Parts: sequence; C-alpha cells; structure tokens
Amino acid sequence: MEALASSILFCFSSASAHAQIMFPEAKDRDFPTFNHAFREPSHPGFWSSHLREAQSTCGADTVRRSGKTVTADLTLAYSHNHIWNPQENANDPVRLRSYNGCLAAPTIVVSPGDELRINLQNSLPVDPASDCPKTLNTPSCFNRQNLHLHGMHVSPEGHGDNVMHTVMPAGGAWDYRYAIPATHAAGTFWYHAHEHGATSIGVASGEEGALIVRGRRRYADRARNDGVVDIDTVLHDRYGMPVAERIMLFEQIPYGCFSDASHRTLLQDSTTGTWTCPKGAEGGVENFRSQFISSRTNADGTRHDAWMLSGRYTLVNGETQPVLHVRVGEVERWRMIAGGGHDTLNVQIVKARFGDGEKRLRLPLYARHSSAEMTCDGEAVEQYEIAADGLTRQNISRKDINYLYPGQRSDALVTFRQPGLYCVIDQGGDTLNTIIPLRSRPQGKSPSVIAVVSVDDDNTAHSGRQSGTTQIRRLLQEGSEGLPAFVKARLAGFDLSDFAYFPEGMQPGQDLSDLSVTHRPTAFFAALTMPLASGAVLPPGQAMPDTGINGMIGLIQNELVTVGGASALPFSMDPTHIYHVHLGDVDEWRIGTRTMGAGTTTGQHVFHIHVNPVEIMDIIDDSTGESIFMPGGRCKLQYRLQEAGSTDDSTYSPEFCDQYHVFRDSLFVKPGFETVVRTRYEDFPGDAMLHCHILDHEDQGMMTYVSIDSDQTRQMSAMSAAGMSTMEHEHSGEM
Ligand SMILES: [Cu+2]
Repeated sequence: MEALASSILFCFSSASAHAQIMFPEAKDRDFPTFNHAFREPSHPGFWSSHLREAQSTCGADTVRRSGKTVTADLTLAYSHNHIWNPQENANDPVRLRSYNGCLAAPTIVVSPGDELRINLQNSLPVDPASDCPKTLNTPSCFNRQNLHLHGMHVSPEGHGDNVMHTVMPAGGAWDYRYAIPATHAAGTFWYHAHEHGATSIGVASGEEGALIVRGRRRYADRARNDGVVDIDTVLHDRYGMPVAERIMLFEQIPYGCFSDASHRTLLQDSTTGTWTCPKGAEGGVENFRSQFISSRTNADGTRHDAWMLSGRYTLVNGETQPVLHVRVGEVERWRMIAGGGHDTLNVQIVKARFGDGEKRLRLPLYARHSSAEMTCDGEAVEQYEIAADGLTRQNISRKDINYLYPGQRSDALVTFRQPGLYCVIDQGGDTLNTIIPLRSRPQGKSPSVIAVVSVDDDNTAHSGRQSGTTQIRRLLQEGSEGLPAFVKARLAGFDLSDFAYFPEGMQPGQDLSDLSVTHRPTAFFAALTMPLASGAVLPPGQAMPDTGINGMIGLIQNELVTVGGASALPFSMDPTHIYHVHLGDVDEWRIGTRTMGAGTTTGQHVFHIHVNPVEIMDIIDDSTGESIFMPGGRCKLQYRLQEAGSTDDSTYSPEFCDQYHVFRDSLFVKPGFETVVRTRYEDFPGDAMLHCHILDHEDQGMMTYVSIDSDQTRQMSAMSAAGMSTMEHEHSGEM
C-alpha cells in the first residue's frame, strides 16, 4: 500500500468552465446573521476547529452535550421558510416537511465513544387516506418517517440505526440511542430521513443534517487507541491553531407549486415544461411522480429531467449561492456532503471575472446584492481530498474536478493563492459519469453556481502566491512537529497511511486484501421501464395498482436490485430473498448494472450499504474485462483523459480514477463497469440495508438488505425453528 501513496496523485487537465450568474439588485432580501468565526462550543480545547460561516446554525440550540452524551431533539413538522431564487430575484416562500423548522437540519458533532441520543417527534399530520395505501415500493405515506445515520458504524437494531422502524405522524415518537464505538472513524457523516416510500420526498424537503465525528487521537497515543490516529490532530499550524473548516451540506430541494390543494397537478410552462409558481404561492415537495421521476422531451429534441425542469439551485446548508469569506493563503478543510437525492455534483472551484472588465470588486456580505455580472470560467483551484465518505484516505487525492454522487462526502483541503472572487460550481457534464447529463438540460441552466468565495487579501499571517501544494505541505509539516521523521516524510509526500481508516481489528496501513474471502456475492441494479415482465418476478402479494395517489401511478417503473444471483426483485420482506452472512465474514462483492429480462435497462446508480463500509479493490471495464488501474493503482490514460473533441464517453471515468483501495459507503455505478469491493461485517449483528442512493430509485424498490447473524442470533433462530423456543430464555441467559 505504501508505494501507491504518491504514485496515485494525479491532476486533470483543467476543464473549461462556463457559468454565468447575474446579480440584480435585491429588494426585500433578509440579511441572515452570521457568526464569522467561532470555536465550536461543545468541544472547547486545543483541538477544536474553528468553523466558518455557511454551516447550518439553524436549530443549534436543539443539540446539547452533557459529558459523553450528545442529545438532539428533532421535531418533524411542516414549516414555512424562504429560499432565495437568483433567477427571479426573490425569496420563494416554501412549505416543507422539516426537522426543527430548518431548511438544513442542525449540525450534530460527536466524538468516538460518545452516546448519541436523537429524540424524534413526528408532528406531521396524518396522511390523507387517498395518499397512503402504503403498497410496498409505491412511494406514498410521506408523513411517516424515521432517521438514518449515513455512513456510521453503529448497530442497526432496536433503537439504533434501525430504518425498518416507522415513526408515525400526529405525535409518534422514537428515541434513537446510538453507541458510537471508541474506535469509530473521525470524519464527515450525515443523517437523513429513511422511511421506505418517503425517503426521497423527505430528503428533498431538507430532512437532513451534517453529522461530524471529531477525533483527537494522537499518534503518540495510538497503542492506547487500537492503532487509530486522527488526521484532525495534524491539521493545525505551528501555533496549534486548527485549520478553519466549513461544513457544506449540499441540498437539492425541488419545490414546486400546484393548481390544486391535494397537489395532483404541478404548475409548469406549457412550452418548456419549466416549473412555475404564481407570485406569493408557497412551493412544496408533495408529488413523487411530478417532482422526481417525470421527464419531458421538448420540440428541439432535448430531454429534461424533473430536477432540471424545476429550475432550482443546489443549496449550501439551506442557502442559495452563499458567499464564503476566505483569507488568502490560508488552508481550509471543506467537509462537502452530497445531500441531493438524485443528481451528480461535479464540484469545481474556479476564478471569477466580471463581464464589465472590472478586475476586482469589493462586495458586501452577499455578492448577489451587487449588480455586477460575474463569469465563472477562470483558473481552477485544486482540491486536496483527505477523506472520502468520512474515512481518511491512504493518500491525498489532488484534483480540480470532484465528482460527488448522492450520499457521498468529500473532505478536501483548499487554499487560494490570490485575492478576489471565485465560484464553487457544479460543472455538470455530458458523459456517462453524470446521472443527469448535460444534454438533458435546458440552455443556460448548466453549469450552475453553488457558492461564491470572496478571498480577502488583508491578511498578514499567511503568505499568498505560493502553490496549494506548497501551502498544504507546509501545514502538514507544521502540524506533525514532534512526530517520527518517517511519519513526517510520508506526510510530505501526501501519504496519509499513518492516519488512514482501517477496519477494526486490523492495523494502520492494512486493508482487506490479505483476508480470505467468505462469499463472493453480486449486486446488480436494473431499472424496469415497463410493467413487470417475464424475467422479472413480482413479489408475492404485490399487485400492480393504479392508485392515482401522489406517489407513483401504477407500476410503470420499478427498480430492482439482485443480490447473489437471486431473481430480480424490487424490495421485499420475504426472508427467502434476503442474503445472510455471519459476523466476521469477509465478502467480495461485484457491483454493477445489467439488464434482467424484458423491459429492464441498465443505468447510473449509487450503491450504498449501511453499518460497514466497503473497500474498492478494483474497477473492471466490461468491454475488455480488464482493470482500469495499472499495477500500483494509477488509472490508465483512457480513463483519466478524454481526447479533445471526442464525443466518445465510454471510457472517460475521472470519478473512478482515484478510488483504488478507497473505503467508502456510497459508490457510483454506471454501465460498462463493474466494481469489486470487499467488506468485513464487524461488531453489529442485524439487518444492513443495501440500496441505490438515487432516492427515488430506492423508494421504488431498489433496495434489499444483508442479514448479519452473530453466533447468538444464529443459535436462537435455529432453536426456534426446531420448536425449542421454550429454551431460549435459559440458553440466552448463559451467553
Ligand atoms: Cu438507482
């Protein structure tokens, strides 16, 4: 593993970015108040990082710490909010199902070894009977909900991370109790709604928040901490001042307006299909079919996905295009969370310029209050990714194109050499690695601006002008003062192996390569585009209703995942369809997309599994049967680069190129490639959900689970099967 550290570094040719935003004069804009730099209150002390503005401060008083217990009270209810709409130069009123009235739920900060208590109260009204037949895999009953800790290694049972439990509306409550292992990775995680059938509407309404695990385990104490060392402990300057950090929860809320009180008919422009709202009308997320899975082909032949027709913007912590204030030359840690349920984010940071030729503009708090026209097409700023899905990498991946798929996180160090304005953009894309490709987008909507960065030059503590690599190397050298020379040397080469995630029971730098594999299951995704046909099996008891509800109208589309060669099935509780493993088993999965009989298609999906992360061992190009990686992990040229002018996107895979031996919980799946991963089922017996993190796919049935048995659960089920249930008490008492 060691040799791969520096050889995997790569740099893409800078993609040209062309995004324009207009900043007309604001009229009735409310100024939010920001706390520009403050120490994170629940963790006073040396290692606490200072958080910058643009994190979610909404509902912060509903999260509290007492000793090693962190408690969050979340109330789910309809809330009235406003979302800034740059196109209309207006605050759009919205009425959404929200946690604690927030567009982005409160940020929760915990430490390894803590107990996290989340008391969820469901104060939504009872679903109208017409909207709630609750047929499995037919999105419906949107007021039933629950909670998932995405990426966390905690028990999925009982009051733990149990998404099979439903918290009913009109007063239902559930006390989640999560015992976070002392060996848990420190990193960027998140929590979100996960009730099957209501997940996409919930998450797309903003029922999501950042969950940060902070680590203070130093290199010197690694023996005491089972080998775990946190990268956090070296991310500080020579004076011990921690790296500034920003939590950036990217949300995609497709709010729309309806012509009727029961949200049957979404208001759309009859020519373009673009969503419209009469002045003053409150937008909502209420109709699964119209707001998630509908698409439209216009007269010019362009196909438009629901998210693009919505005309909405990717929000950062509930805000549209916030301005981030950064000091020149300073290194920041950006904790980016792809909290949208459907679209790809191709995150790039580029220098901005002004259409009127003005080189530099002093801006008020909000750039949108300026009347200048800004163009985001300048030089790209590199992102130095230190962690993927909250787990510290073996090496820093240096890139200026950062693909994020729904559910993924990227922790990147960024620094700006020159003062001025920069844009954080979603560059979009026109290749197979983009879930909603550029060609489906209306002109002028893509790429889009996510945030504006204002880099200040009145800073004496940091010298600008130096390259990002130099600045970050210096930070790592200062932060590792006092550590052994070989650790410092590795850090200087951007080798993080002394700090990287490793599975429990193993040692730093070790991975799952050398373990013997217990099973080799497969997980393949297919979309069913016609009524279930021969070759795909309808689960017992599932009818094909034409319900006319705000969920799907009939099973015109269904989503399938097959595990271990079983029949292609939408999600089913039938135990004969569930894949069983044993605690401690090491599985090598092959993950991809393939057709499964008539009426099914391949496509882009996102494999997500609960409880235990997976390690990407290899990615195979189906057309050649060969790895996309060269020995040592460097990506072969045809996957890294696309020939200039080429329209062939079949191999170009920058999103895969830095994934060799990366651990993560959410990974991108696209036609033509299969990903080989390994995982070890550790610590927690129970049902680990496995599903597509394109959440409308999940709600339609692209989900199953792995049942993890411990010795104890296996013996008990064997006994009860043998009619020996009377002995259960006695026996379990001995264990
Ligand atoms: Cu999918």
